[in-house]
Amino acid sequence: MDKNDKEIFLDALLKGDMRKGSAIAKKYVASHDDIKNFYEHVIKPSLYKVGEMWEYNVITVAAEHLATAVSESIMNELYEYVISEERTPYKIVLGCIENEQHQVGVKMIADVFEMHGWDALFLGANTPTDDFISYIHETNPDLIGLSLSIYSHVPIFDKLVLKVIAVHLKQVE
Ligand code: B12
Repeated sequence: MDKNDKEIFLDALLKGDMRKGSAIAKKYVASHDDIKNFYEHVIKPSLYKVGEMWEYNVITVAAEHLATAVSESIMNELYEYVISEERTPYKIVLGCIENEQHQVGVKMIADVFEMHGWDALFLGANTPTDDFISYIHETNPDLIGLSLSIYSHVPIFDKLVLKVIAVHLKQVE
């Protein structure tokens, strides 16, 4: 991995330079491990840095939104390299709990499951608890992946998990 890629990518995010960001991404499409490295060691630290810059008023909310939008577009561009030809019979439902907007991290996890041949059903940001539960029981996944970044959302997470367990117990009764 080229150590400069992270700096160049961060600069592209802050300038909204899709072409430059995309060019870095294309260096990581040879294998699934390369994509995972790109997610974990280029996009993630760049967005963490963006968060820090926003927290200390070095950049505006607009610049932070731009950086996220560019990151998400680039991940979508990579999707054709994410999909695996070899499929498993497994299925995972993933998403952000109610009120939670931070969806980039859990989308990365969805992509990693896809790379391993799972059907990854990604619900995105802010999924209402009752709808999340209905979807889980409709699709009967092998695994559920929930995401939250904001501490005050923990009670919503607890509520969702407890409801899923309660419905499941009722079904096996
Ligand atoms: C982009 C961003 C936003 C965007 C999100 C848009 C989007 N489409 O996702 C917007 C503008 C909406 C936003 C809003 C807010 N944000 Co914000 N945001 C960020 C920022 C800069 C990047 C988030 C990100 O994508 N990170 C990169 C991903 C890859 O990292 P990740 O989420 O940690 O995911 C990795 C792991 O955690 C893990 N993972 C994540 N989910 C899951 C799920 C499973 C199942 C598994 C196995 C693993 C896993 O795997 C991922 C890959 O390694 C962060 C900075 C940061 N440190 O992350 C702040 C940050 C998270 N935000 C913060 C805050 C405070 C807010 C707001 C409250 C601001 C406000 N006052 O309005 C709101 C809250 C919105 C809400 N209700 O959720 C704080 C949170 C502090 C805290 N924990 O309390 C941060 C840390 C910024 C900061 N330094 O202060 N934000």
